[in-house]
Amino acid sequence: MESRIVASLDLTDKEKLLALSETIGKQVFAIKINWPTILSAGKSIIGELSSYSKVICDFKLADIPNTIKLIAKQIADQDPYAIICHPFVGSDSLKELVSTGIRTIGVVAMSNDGASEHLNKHWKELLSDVKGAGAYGIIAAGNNYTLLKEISSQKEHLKVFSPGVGAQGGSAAESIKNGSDYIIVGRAIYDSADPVSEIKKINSEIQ
Ligand code: BMP
Repeated sequence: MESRIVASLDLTDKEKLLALSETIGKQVFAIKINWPTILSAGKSIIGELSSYSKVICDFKLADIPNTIKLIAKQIADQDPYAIICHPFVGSDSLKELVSTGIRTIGVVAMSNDGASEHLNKHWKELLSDVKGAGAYGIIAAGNNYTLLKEISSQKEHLKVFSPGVGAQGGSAAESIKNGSDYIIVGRAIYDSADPVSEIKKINSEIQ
């Protein structure tokens, strides 16, 4: 059975990142990288990691369509599996990203406490825009089960990716039970003394 774990390898030590990716790449659905990794290792790290796993670029793009297009062009030759953006900037930017052909994942609800102040209150509009743009998936926090369940019930064709599991308090099993297709796990994997066992433990917890 295919793993439903996305390993969020927010590492800035390139050697460690490549070694860990080689070890766990085939045991997870994908590897997600964020700005700390891109800024330390450069964009070529996307292509390098692609030989071990699918790579999701967590750029949380939030800009005008032209800038989004310019950024997407910069990584098009690196074989990214998907890219994460913020749909709150509007459907024009979202559609521009989708039109580049890179699978687009829109942030609908975040896992940090402060997300309840503004962003998470607007999940319905954000979800509707992401659906309308023909995107591939959404980010919906895996440590807020009530919200996750509600969002997932309206996801239609979209894949639900849920961060907030492990270090931020969410449970993998509860997250999947409440509608996640994939859980995003960072520190609980890369800070573990035995990442392989940790992944096995999460995989069996999910099943
Ligand atoms: P960790 O499991 O170590 O908390 O890492 C979670 C990862 O998911 C980080 O890369 C973070 O930027 C990202 N993330 C998150 O934690 N909450 C969200 O709502 C959206 C995210 O992309």
